[in-house]
Amino acid sequence: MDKEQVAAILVEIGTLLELKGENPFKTRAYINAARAIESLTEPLEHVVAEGRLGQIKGIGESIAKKVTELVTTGKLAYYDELKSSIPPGLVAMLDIPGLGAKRILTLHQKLGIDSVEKLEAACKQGKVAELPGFGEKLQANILEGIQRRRLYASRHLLDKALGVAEPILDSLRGHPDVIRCSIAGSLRRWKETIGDIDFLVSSKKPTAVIEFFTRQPGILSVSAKGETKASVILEGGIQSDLRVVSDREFPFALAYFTGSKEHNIVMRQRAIARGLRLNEYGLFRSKEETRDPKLLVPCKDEEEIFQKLDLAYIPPELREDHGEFEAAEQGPLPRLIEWTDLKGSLHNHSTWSDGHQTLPEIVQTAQQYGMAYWAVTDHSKSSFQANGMDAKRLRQQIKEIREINKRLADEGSEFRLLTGIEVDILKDRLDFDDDLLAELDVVIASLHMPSNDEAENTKRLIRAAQNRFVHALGHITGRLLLERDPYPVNETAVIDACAETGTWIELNCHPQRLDMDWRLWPYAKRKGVKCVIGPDAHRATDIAFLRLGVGIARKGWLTRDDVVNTLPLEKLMKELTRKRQR
Ligand code: DGT
Ligand code: CA
Ligand code: CA
Ligand code: ZN
Repeated sequence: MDKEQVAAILVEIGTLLELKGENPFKTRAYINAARAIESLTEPLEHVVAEGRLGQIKGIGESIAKKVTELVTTGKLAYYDELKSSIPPGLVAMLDIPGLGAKRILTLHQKLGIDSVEKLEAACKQGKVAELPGFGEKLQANILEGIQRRRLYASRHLLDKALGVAEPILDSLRGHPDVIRCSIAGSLRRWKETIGDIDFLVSSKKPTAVIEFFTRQPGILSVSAKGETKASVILEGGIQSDLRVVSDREFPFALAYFTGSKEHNIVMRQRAIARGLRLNEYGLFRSKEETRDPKLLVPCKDEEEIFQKLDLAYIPPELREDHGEFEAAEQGPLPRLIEWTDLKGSLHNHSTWSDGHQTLPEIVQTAQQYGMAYWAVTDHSKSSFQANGMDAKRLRQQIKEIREINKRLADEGSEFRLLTGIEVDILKDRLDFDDDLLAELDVVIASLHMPSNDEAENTKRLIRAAQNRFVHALGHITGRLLLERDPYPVNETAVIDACAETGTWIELNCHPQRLDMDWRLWPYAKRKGVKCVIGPDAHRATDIAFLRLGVGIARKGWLTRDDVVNTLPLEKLMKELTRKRQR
């Protein structure tokens, strides 16, 4: 860890302590220590190794110990504990203009505000203005800050970023001076949210390519334009960088700018361990940092770079330093699921609840997309805001589905609608009795009205999993990306319960959900829990969400065999009876 990183952590500790209401003296000590470390003129590792930290003015004994831990282990237990002891909502409020740690602490203590959402509500109710030292003007500023922050949020949904990036990539690909081109960065890794979009091109005429790029439709403004780089603002306020390199450099630049940073660090270390140097310009036979072409180990593509570092090819989705190196040392990685593997969907809505398409319309679009089946899982009665169905309407819907299926069979079509429900998980039971659930092909159980208590939510989900008529748990954390945090829930306990009961877990691929999170799938997979990718479709075009779901499933290391809706209809129907027969 370098001195900038150490200093940044010390400053953060100071702020966090302030948020906790610690005495200002203690807070200052961390800020002072950060300054002292930033202005060091020799490498921090040397100072630490020689035990000279304590001699530096501004660094006391206790901070010196912490810095030593950080520099030698890359971690700091005290910092991790401190972070987890503070509601993340308080930290998020620091981004709002006009709010420092002191004011946030007041808001927390006086009004119980621990999230930006609660702060916004309190401002709208005029409660913030009444606090001592706040007033109407500050309240208005805070509210405006929150709204602007949302509008120009520094991160963007994957779906939105793909939507603006792919046409530009296509356009670049068609330019005569472009040799190779790719999206890089978090978008190529299919992260659920994207900071900025990175494009990489190889060309012999970089200026021509840059000219072309900056004149693409959908570019709001050009923030920088150089000989080999350009930065622009795209539709929706998304920042985007283009880099142009020589074709020889392309594989190295692509690997570097795809990241993640954490993944790159390990790649670099592997190179060093083999007497080589890896950077964005190449892989070099050198013990020092270099970009000397005479020392280059040529690689025609990324695959060869991995090979030279004794690794099987690692797909971009897995480059997060989450176990990909251990796996790629052993041999080829598992063949990840692909979008064409999906045969249908088990979580969808229609005009019977809050969807926008009638059943016949759904049949038409699903068939157009080459699907073999489509389950209709509308909301149950407790979701009255979503026009949830009671038992009577559900039975009518089942009847309509049977009629449609009969017509399809008569026409010789193999496509089928499946009957189903997205049943609400209530406080102590499901929204429908077992005998009604037993009539349905597909039962997804979702927690739409969670409590604030982790144990309570976990218990409700586990109880739903224990019901033998429930096939899958829907969107188990309830998060809405960039809008609403997950409700508190012990995901691993829920996964364990699903493993025990043979319940599937949904990967809800609505762009704002992508829930369950990709980070948890490897654990679920180890436990033998199957995934079902559900678009939660409310209109025809939502079928496209399945592609996002597959990207996230890949990021979670899932193969075709791990995902239930890759099965053809007949096999799926068999799987749907398995739990009920237990
Ligand atoms: P984002 O844009 O925040 O969603 O995430 P990324 O991963 O796209 O990050 P970005 O755009 O800042 O940089 C693109 C890639 O470039 C990143 O994934 C890894 C590489 N990179 C950037 N800065 C560094 C660095 O300081 N060290 C290393 N090792 N790699 C870096
Ligand atoms: Ca990026
Ligand atoms: Ca970038
Ligand atoms: Zn739902």
